[in-house]
Amino acid sequence: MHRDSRVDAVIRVSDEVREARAVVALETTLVAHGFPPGEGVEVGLESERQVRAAGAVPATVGVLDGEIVVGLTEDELGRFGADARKVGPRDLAAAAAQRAVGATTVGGTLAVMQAVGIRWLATGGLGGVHRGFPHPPDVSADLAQLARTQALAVSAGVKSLLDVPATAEVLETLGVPVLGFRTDTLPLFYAAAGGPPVSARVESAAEAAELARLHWQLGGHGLLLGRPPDEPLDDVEPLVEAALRAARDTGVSGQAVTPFVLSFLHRESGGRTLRANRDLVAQNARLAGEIATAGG
Ligand code: PSU
Ligand code: MN
Repeated sequence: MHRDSRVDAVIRVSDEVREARAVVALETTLVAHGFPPGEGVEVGLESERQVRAAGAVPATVGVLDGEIVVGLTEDELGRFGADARKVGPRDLAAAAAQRAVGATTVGGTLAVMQAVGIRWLATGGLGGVHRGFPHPPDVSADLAQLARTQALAVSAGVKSLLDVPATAEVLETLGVPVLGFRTDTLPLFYAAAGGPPVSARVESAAEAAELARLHWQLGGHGLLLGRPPDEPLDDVEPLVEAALRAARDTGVSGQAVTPFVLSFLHRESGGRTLRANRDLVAQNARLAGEIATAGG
């Protein structure tokens, strides 16, 4: 990987990541805030194993002890519990300066990738436009950061607790290609079908890598690749609505909404959404590893 020496003072890249040919960045918000305490770390470690199984090197990103770390060790990853700060693109400097444990979102992770030149990322589901816009407007910084980072994010589409059609429109406005992995519609996180159309369908990891490279040669920036979950859940929508009502009724807003809704779903579904979420994160990490291996 190539990198800019100006960032050396703030960003620590592990030796393994520095020397690797194919690297996949992994975020830590889902580790700290997407799963019950303890389980998130297991999900993160499993993602790293999946990336390695595909022949690439994982670079899990987070803020620790005043540094932005690219390639956390297992012990370091263990410090990303529920009390970690959620760190989007605008929060990186503050988290480092204030020596917080900072769990980077997709957007925060993309900003670090931009600084060090990593091209591939895996997550569960991208953030997006929250439902009920504009009362009040809540649009994930994942979108704007993806629009200015030359990277491809593999996800099970956009989290279905959001307004997915509105998110797809914003991605179009921002010029972000929305690719479907062997699908014509954007996956809905837990559900595979019923989403808005993608802008192009790809059939293989190599095709995704090639298309991304071409997009970057043309001066384009981020791309989203939606991979449908292998074992989709198609009956979660009523629970999502209940979760969003509960969030509203208890005054949960802003950054806290996504973690609140995910934990509500994990609890009220008797663990079904938790298993589905864990599995789809691992599947996305595997595919991102295959793309990185094919695309370098
Ligand atoms: N995927 C998951 N679980 C998560 C997330 C993604 O399976 O918790 C996180 C990502 O870090 C993403 C964030 O950036 O949710 C979006 O949060 P917000 O809507 O507040 O921007
Ligand atoms: Mn938000």
